[in-house]
Amino acid sequence: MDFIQRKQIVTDRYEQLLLRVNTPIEGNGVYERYLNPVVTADMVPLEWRYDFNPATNPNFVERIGFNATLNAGAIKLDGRYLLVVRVEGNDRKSFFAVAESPNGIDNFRFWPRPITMPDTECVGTNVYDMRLTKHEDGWIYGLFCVERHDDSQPGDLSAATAACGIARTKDLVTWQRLPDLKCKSQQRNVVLHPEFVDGHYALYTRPQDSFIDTGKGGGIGWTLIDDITHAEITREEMIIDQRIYHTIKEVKNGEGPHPIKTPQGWLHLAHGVRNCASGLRYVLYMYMTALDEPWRKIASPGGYFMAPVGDEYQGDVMNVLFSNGWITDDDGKVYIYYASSDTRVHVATSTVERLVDYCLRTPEDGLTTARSVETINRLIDLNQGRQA
Ligand code: BGC
Ligand code: BMA
Repeated sequence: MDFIQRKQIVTDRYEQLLLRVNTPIEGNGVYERYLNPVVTADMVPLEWRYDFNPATNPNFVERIGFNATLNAGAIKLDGRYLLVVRVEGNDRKSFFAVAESPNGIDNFRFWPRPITMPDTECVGTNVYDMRLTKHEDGWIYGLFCVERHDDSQPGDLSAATAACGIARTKDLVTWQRLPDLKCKSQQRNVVLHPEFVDGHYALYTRPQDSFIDTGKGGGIGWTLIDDITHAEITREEMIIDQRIYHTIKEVKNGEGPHPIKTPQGWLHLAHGVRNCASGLRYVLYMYMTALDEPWRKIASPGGYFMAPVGDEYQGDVMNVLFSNGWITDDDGKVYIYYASSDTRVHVATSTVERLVDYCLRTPEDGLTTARSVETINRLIDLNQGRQA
């Protein structure tokens, strides 16, 4: 096949993919999944992948390959639904790129170029999983993980460190990089709270003793920061949502996107991890904290909110759902962006009202089989009483 023919086929297929219409799937009533993922590696612009010059690319072959699009931060700006997607090349380096949709559920199209994120003096090897926060100080912040080799272990090529990178922008195009968060522990899941608390910036953290193992790190932390332009954890990281034995968050947990403010409290989405014979299993769960004290838990619905189903199990890192982005519309509709198996981004939709109802009326995890059965029996009793 010649250059012209192949270019035509590739371009047509690409446009069809981008114009594909998405439709909701009726589920458990709490949220709706959608038929198609919203961003996949096939949607990475052709100009980033192909050399369009017939003289240097006579067979119109792909020059730069992309492995995955995953873990996207999300924000609505001027009526546009924007994702800051973690795009991962075949070379295992990931970077950030903005994909825009007119409605939040389909027709996502990448902006012409990936984000050029300035480095600090200490260059990061890889960056990923940005949480976007439109802060009341007027900036849009992106907090993300910066990974580097751990040079204190020269013999171990896989030894790494995870730090929290911080950058801010007004338009998602030009970014001002601030110094990485200074702290004692490793940090991969740091999220900026959207409001000042007692005049301070507030962070959700996830202290870990090492790159993979949480060690003594007990769960999702909370701390106040004096200066975001030289962010340093000097106060205690109070654990606000603990890891617990034999739950979906036994091994690790981490805050997802920043919480949504509702009249009943802050609505949180997080990921929980447990270990099993096939490796780590990542699921999504929710909790709520008090409006005036965002660190005080007021609701903890038991079990997972979303876990992989069907094709979502398959991918680069199997059995993983991960979310670091959601958007709330003025009418209360919520777009939850989640990635499956570190491979592609999906959307699920709900409303603030349904998510609050889920958090406040789902029974808590009783932490033993006996309590779980009691909880089920209580519901059966109520239902039978009503039906009698
Ligand atoms: C990967 C991340 C992963 C982390 C911990 C990193 O090298 O890029 O996706 O979460 O390791 O396993
Ligand atoms: C984590 C995250 C994600 C990823 C997940 C599963 O540690 O930070 O980047 O989705 O592992 O591989």
